[in-house]
Amino acid sequence: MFAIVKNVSLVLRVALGMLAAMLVASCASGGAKPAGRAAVGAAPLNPAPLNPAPLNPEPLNPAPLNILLLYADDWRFDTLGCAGNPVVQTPRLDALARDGVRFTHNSVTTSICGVSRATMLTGQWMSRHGNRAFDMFRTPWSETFPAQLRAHGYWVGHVGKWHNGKFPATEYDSPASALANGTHWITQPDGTRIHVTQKNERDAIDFLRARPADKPFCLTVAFFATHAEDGNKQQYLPQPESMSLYRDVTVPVPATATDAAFRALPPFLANARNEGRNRWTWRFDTPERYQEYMKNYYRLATEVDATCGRVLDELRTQGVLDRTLVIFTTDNGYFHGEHGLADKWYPYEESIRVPLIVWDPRMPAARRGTTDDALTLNVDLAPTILAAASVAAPAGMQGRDIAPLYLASDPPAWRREFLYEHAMLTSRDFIPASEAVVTREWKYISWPDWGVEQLFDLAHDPREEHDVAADPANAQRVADMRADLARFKSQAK
Ligand SMILES: [Ca+2]
Repeated sequence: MFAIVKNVSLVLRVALGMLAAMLVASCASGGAKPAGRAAVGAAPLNPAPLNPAPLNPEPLNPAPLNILLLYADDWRFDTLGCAGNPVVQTPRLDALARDGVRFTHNSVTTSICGVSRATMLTGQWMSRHGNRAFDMFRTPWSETFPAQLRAHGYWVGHVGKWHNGKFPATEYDSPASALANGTHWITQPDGTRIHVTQKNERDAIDFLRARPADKPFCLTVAFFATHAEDGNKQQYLPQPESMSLYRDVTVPVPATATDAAFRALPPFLANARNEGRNRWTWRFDTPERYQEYMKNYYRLATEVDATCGRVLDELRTQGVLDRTLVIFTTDNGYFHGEHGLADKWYPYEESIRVPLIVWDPRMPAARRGTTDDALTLNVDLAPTILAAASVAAPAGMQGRDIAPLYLASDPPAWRREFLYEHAMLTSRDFIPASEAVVTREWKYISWPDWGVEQLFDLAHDPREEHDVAADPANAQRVADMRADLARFKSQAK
């Protein structure tokens, strides 16, 4: 009986959503001007064409824009065709980058789901928002970007993964679309199974079709993919239709996915008690397993890419894409066997660098399709979103609006270094705490639980194979960056 009621409710919701979409398409919405080329009626859910139509290149009136934040999980900076990955197919995100701008050196300030998401919401470093793992942060909810937008008249939704304590359902206009579970397949109330990425897509489109026509909207689509299913030996479980992808390719093995590179790590990492090594044995400990697991990881990524495309298609169909700021990014990077490791947490490049693609209707034509190597951070997302909505950032936000980097004819001076921080989890053997100061050329890392420092010459050693902290020639640099770390930590509180 319960299942039947739920089904009727679902049918009603879908029907209402389609009705709303038709009204939206015929009236225009979200304060948006009508887009003449938009199709009228409900958007199709079938796959998008391989060569999607270019987004409207015409400059439009500025804020307030609608906001679409496409937020994937455990997906690093080069898991994109447009970033040079020779295997993974991401045609829709590549197209978004072709019409927008891709930030090639975007990083997270803490490389783990819950902390990075707290930073995304608050625009604050961990030192200030106070969540060191998976809890709700201590910053008042009213100072987050969703709360600020809602207070300024936005219709605000969150779809998918939530990893900061209990989902604050009353703070969103999408109270039922957050997901707390960490599985790729979900059993629905009627007993059928749905892939989490399909559910993310359905919930996102439902939100977009059911939203009121007279308000701007902000939607975060927080995918679970490409995160591993921690308790499942298979780890990555794509949709059956994706299994033909990558069948006949060989995924290149990273240059530092070697035993020698693993042994070159500090001793407290180069052992089986370290969780990064433990997970490596789950996924990458034989060449065959490496191929199988990486291909399934890439299949999950391609599924997310397709869903991103269909959500963008929905906005185009509704005629509001040219009034919407679109951001694609992820919560942390990922070791694909580099240094003999799997997963994230540590301050090495594969773990901290994540994609950032921005499509902004205000963007001048000359900037479209370009890349930018400014040191942008996840802490910048909230201020960027609020600025696009013409909402002043709360005083406690620490990031910076990145839009002037692609809007201004003379882009502003930008940060040249940043603080990375990560708490110890469980024990200093399992996941030790780490801190770092990162510049374009150098990275200084401190492992405070172990009293160990590292220094890498990123300009000449981008794979971080040679720790040069003990080289007397670098003594002054180490001392300077150690002092920078102390100063940045103090400022971040
Ligand atoms: Ca993550």
